[in-house]
Parts: sequence; structure tokens; C-alpha cells
Amino acid sequence: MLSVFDPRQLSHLPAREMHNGGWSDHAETADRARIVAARLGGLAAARDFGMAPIARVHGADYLDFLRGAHARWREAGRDGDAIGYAWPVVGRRPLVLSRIDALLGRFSFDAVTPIGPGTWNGAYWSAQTALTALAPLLAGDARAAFALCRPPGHHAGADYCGGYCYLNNAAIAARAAQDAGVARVAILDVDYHHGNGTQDLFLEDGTVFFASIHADPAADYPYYWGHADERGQGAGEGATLNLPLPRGTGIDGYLPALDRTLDAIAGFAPGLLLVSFGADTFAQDPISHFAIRTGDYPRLGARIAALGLPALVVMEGGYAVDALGENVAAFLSGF
Ligand code: OKP
Ligand code: ZN
Repeated sequence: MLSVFDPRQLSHLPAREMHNGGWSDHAETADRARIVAARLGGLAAARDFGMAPIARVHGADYLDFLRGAHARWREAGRDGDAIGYAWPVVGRRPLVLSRIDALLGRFSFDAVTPIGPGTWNGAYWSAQTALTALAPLLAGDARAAFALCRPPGHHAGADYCGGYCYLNNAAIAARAAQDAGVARVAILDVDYHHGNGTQDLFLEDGTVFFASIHADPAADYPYYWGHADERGQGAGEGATLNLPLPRGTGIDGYLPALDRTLDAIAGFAPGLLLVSFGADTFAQDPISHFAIRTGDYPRLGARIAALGLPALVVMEGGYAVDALGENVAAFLSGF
């Protein structure tokens, strides 16, 4: 399978995240991508599609913030990564903000998503990796491709970062596909965590179907999205499908949910499938609580591939670094 990876993604080097009331070493390391790239081998580098496809998904004010946040942090006299600590509650009136601390609150939703000197470059090339892997599918030269994106994207919305995500790689690819003439796109999110950014971006859009299987947000991050009654709004009513599952879910509990999402996607009849793939459903993942085994991943990949749609697999999470190469290779082998 054509796979794309760009070493410029490695310039994003988050040091720490706020977790359980204190700082921990950041889970989303550059080694995650290195180990997958080494296991797969033969990856193509990203081409540069520029800012236009990114600006189709993210607002200009957010992109300005993301590009300049670390410099502003330094100007305020701080070292290390920029990170927020004060957030406007939902419904707070729009304000003209200039202090970096206020901007971090305005354009993020958590304290696990630091912005360092290399964050913009890494996120930019992560998005370009998705666009590069998409290109042969749009040209009809391939039926499946893999984008080794990092940092991941599915928690990032039009005007916010969060959940280790800055630019929503899958959403950027979905809009680029539509701009190239694919009218209807389905996004299947099989990361352990709900893809709240992707959901928000297409919540009122009936042309992009978003289906997600994830840990019940009553117990797990991102808490405020991903409940079963979130089904889309307005023109997007019914084009969002959330299947939260309890902690401890293994392959036997997972497959019926997967089949439900695949039936719904088949009924939507998209011209392209994007798969937001996280290997953090793995039993030994250090921050997650499902019980999928390495030997289960080929079955998951094969079931999804059996839809028969042109498919772009976009990397999201997966933090059991020692097993990550094997788990990604196992999932892709199913295709
Ligand atoms: C990003 B993706 C544990 C805290 C976990 C943040 C999870 C972000 C997951 N260090 N909270 O969906 O894999
Ligand atoms: Zn995840």
C-alpha cells in the first residue's frame, strides 16, 4: 500500500502534558512516527499543497494564532512550550484578546496540547502528508493509501487545538477530496478517543458522514463530545453516528459496533472513505482501556476494506510505542 511520511513532522516535540493533577512526559512523541516508519519502510515524502486546503477547514484567526503562539510566549518571557491554563466558558462574549495566555484559552480546550517552536512546522507537514496520500486515490491510481500523520488531527476543530491535535488532517483531506469532485465523503474514526474536532467540523454538513467508535465519554477523554445522542444537526442531521463502548471492550464487543458503522457508511454511499486510525485501542496502550490485540487488527482492517470504497487511512493515536509498528502494519495488512 502506498504510504506517506515526512520527517518534517518530527519537528513537533511536546515536552509535558497536564494529567491527573500534575505534569507527565508527553505521550505523543516523535518516536511514535519513527517506529512506524521503520516498520513499514519505503515511505514517500510529502508534497507541498500549501495553505489553501488547510484554510478550507481552519479559520484564519486560529491559523495566525497557531503560527505565532510560541513566539508570543517567548515575548512574554517564558521558556519551554506554550500551554493554556484559563479558558472562556461556553457562551462568553467575543473579545479582542492579545495576551498569549488569553489566546491559548480562546483557541484550545485542554492542557495536554502544548505549542513549541516546531509545532507549526510539524502540524503543517502532517496535513501535507494526508494530502499527499490522498492524491493517488483522487487520480484513480490507487484504491488505498496510508498517511503516517503526526501530530494527529481528530481532536482539532475549526478554531481550536486539543488532544495532542493542531490541524485536522482527516478533515483537510475530506474537504480536498470534495474540492476535487468527490461529492460525498465518509470518515470512520476508530481511535480509542472520540474525534470531537472532526465531528464539530461536519456536524451540520450532510455531505460528510462521520462515524466513531470510542470509549464512553462519561468515563474518558474528551468528556464533552461523543455521546450516542449526538447525531448531527440541521442539514447534517443523521450524518453523525457515535458508538461509545465501555472500558475493557475487546474484539468481541468491538466487531458488532464496527459492523454498525460499516452498514451506515454503505447506506450513505460515499465516493471516498477516510479512516482515522488510532492504535490506542490496543490492550497494552498506556493511556487507554480497550483490549484489542495485535492479532485482531488485520480483521478490523479487512472488514473496513470489504466496503470496497477507495480508502485513505490517516494515523491518529497509539501510545504503546514498542508495539505501534506491529499494530499499524497489522491493521494495514487487512487492506
Ligand atoms: C489523543 B488521540 C494521559 C491523558 C490523556 C489526552 C488524550 C489525547 C488522545 N496522558 N488525555 O485521540 O489519541
Ligand atoms: Zn486516541
